[in-house]
Amino acid sequence: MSNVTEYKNFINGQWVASKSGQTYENRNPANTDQIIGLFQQSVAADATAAIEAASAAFKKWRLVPAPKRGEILYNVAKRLFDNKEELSSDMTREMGKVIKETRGDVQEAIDMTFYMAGEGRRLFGITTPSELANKFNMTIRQPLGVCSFIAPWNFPMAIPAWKMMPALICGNTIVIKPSEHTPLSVVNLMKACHEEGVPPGVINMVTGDGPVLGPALITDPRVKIVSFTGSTRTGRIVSEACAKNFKHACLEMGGKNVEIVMDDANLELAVDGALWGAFGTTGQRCTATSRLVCHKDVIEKFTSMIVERAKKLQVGNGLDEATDMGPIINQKQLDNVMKYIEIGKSEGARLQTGGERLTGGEYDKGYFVQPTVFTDVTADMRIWKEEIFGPVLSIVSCSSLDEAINLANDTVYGLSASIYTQDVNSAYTAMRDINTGIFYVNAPTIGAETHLPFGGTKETGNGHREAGTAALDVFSEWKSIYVDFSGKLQRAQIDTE
Ligand code: UN1
Repeated sequence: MSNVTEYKNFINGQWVASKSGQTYENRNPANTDQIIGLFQQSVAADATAAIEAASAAFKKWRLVPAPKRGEILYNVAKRLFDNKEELSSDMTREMGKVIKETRGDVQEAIDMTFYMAGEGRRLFGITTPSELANKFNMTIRQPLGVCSFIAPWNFPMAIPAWKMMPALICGNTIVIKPSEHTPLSVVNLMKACHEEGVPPGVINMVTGDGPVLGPALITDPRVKIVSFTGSTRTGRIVSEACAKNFKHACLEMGGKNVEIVMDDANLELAVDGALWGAFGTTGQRCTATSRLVCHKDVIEKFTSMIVERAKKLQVGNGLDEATDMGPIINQKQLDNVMKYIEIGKSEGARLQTGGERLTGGEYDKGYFVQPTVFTDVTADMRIWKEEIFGPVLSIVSCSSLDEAINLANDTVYGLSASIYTQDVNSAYTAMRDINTGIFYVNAPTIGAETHLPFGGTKETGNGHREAGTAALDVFSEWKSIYVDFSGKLQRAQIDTE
């Protein structure tokens, strides 16, 4: 135990222990013998101290010119870029996904940070004519104040950066609670921000459990907005708690994303896309492909191609460059995935490959499961309807584009969808008629870039988007300003002659 590092909370520019005096162990999901570190088991009073610091720091930070805030973010991005390899291997150790993907995760944080650094010199509002003479109209974005962030474990650095960077460039201050399973990546992000000059109190972090810290982070009157990524069930609780005091809530929740493969699709490409979409990040993305609608004329061929490829995927420790798919994050999620595999079997779906927990040797130390493909799935099955968040793909047959679109839309979620076809008319029809926030043509359901809005319709979100300039709308409020230099009273809508 002696060489296990203890990581502290970050409050008001200081690394401090929790008032609870307690820590918890975080272990590597690929090898639970390895302890990543000891992290603070924080209590509500820690969250309150962090909110206090953020609230005090807001008074100055909101007045720092946005281009100056951007310069700091630019340096943070550069620092992340310089340390990318180390940050990625820390992330693979704590989260499990393969090193190629954790490099992508860190890169996504870098992209978002550079992007928002640039926004420091834009943050455009509008100037527009007045209906009255000698009057000037314009809009500016004003920050909200303290933002609470409740972050997930599947993108340990990218998603915290999606939330933090737009909030900071707009002039807000923040308190973040990383997932209890992936706090190290947020510790690393805090360190980079602090050492590159983000002032004390502007960013704060408390580690620990959601049920303990959530209420304080949501209900404190100084918190103006809560940004949450996680399950629809928890998102509903966050939303209801925010509604009481009209706090803004930005919610990014579940998905049940579909890839459509039409009879004219390039099947090799469609298989590549489905494998990456379904088994990348071990299926633990909100955007993961968990449903596949395949045209009946090619379903047999497509199924045999994907099953053959799925069988060849190397499952193991993500630090090994040869590994294709890492472990599931923890025992609870593994149990959940195994439960859904059993449900699929008992509902009468045909298990084409996978379906087992991997055991023996190194596998016994982690939470490994085989890439799993079900066929003969029907739209009333739970494996077709419910979010699994694991490497389980369900394939359904269709006989027309219309039917494929109806199946795609037959879900409570609306995050991402994709179509593989060579027909431009089919592509555009699906693009228009599938009700999701993200849509891909001849590409998998995963792979969003940071300068486009990210989020979903229906029970995936509550109308907001992360990333892109849409994120600025979440973390600022418009102020419309009218300057009258006529020297007399001019009444809008009345004195317009
Ligand atoms: C998520 O699905 O949980 O689009 C986030 C992607 C990544 C982000 C995914 N850029 O797959």
